[in-house]
Amino acid sequence: SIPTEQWAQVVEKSGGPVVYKKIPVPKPGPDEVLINIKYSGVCHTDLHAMMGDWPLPTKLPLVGGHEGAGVVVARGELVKDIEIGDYAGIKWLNGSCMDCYYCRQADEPLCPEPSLSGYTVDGSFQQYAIGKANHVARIPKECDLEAISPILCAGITVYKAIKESGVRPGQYLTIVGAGGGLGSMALQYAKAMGIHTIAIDGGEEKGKMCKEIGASEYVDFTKSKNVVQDVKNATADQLGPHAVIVLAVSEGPFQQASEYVRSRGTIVCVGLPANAYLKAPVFDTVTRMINIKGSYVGNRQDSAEAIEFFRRGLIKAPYKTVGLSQLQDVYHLMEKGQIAGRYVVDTSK
Ligand code: 8ID
Ligand code: ZN
Ligand code: ZN
Repeated sequence: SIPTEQWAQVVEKSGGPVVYKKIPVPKPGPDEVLINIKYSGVCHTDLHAMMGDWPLPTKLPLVGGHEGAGVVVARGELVKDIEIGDYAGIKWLNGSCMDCYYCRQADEPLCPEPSLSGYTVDGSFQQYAIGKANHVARIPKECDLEAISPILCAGITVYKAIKESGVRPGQYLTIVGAGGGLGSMALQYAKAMGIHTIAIDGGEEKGKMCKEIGASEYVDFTKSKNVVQDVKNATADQLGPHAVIVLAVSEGPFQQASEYVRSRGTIVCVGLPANAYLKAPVFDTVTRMINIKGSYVGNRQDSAEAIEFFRRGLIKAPYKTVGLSQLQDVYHLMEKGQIAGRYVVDTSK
């Protein structure tokens, strides 16, 4: 039976902190499902949301979280293809109109009227969360809900970004911010696809982790005297990587990428630092034929494919689990860049 009250982490004012308290359990609308969230990954986006970093307002009070994995406990009368007891996940795109130019061609993340979990609607840092039935992630029963939770944003996003980069098996991909949540997933997806990876991040702990999960090379930006040269030297012909995925939460690396990417290479921007701008020399961009583009989560098919990589046992990105009640401590570590991999919260404690 579904309780009427539940534990949640609530952002009551922009800037935080989160407040651990009891709130009512929501009721699903006709086209929605209610998921008993067991575990949720903590994405840097959740911190951006709490801090009001972006030029898009959040709802307030707000329950954050968009990597929530759990069990369907209720569904609206229009929902036919998900059963009570199925595993399902709350991802960033909670819902979209399904009828605009973008939705009609499965570019749902570009829908001008999206509902965003843990941003414009309440997300997965609560024990019971609502998702539009056509957007919730379908999670196979054999998957571990704890380990799969970070796939629901980090995994889907980097899987899509690797595809958008056009990098091919046997080529080189540089991942900037490789020691973080998205970065560690990117290393595993790239490895599964037969792509060489050059990881950039800071510190020995992240370096050790990156090497363990598949990076061919690690460049420590806090120690390197010349990041650009070190990245080029990590490719066999020293021409630099065929593609770069920038996940860092600072502006500098977005500008640096055009210095080491191979001519005709692609820079995919994924990280979303506050108030940041892209800057690249027009001369080099033209004469070296550099592509610079963005990539934003993934559509329903990308989501299913990213989950399938996990189900097949190809993705083992490191995570640590703590209670939902400790979310603010996770944010403190995240602010300082001290998390290697991902944190997952267990909603039962
Ligand atoms: O769809 C999207 N585009 C999308 C989806 C999900 C998340 C975008 N994001 C955004 C988040 O909002 C955030 O801005 O991607 C960014 C990274 O999210 P994350 O992986 O959850 O953050 P993290 O775990 O804190 O990792 C960031 C890493 O960047 C490193 C840090 O050390 C950390 O490991 N880093 C920084 I900050 N500066 C760096 C630099 N100069 C750097 N690494 C290399 N060089
Ligand atoms: Zn996210
Ligand atoms: Zn739409």
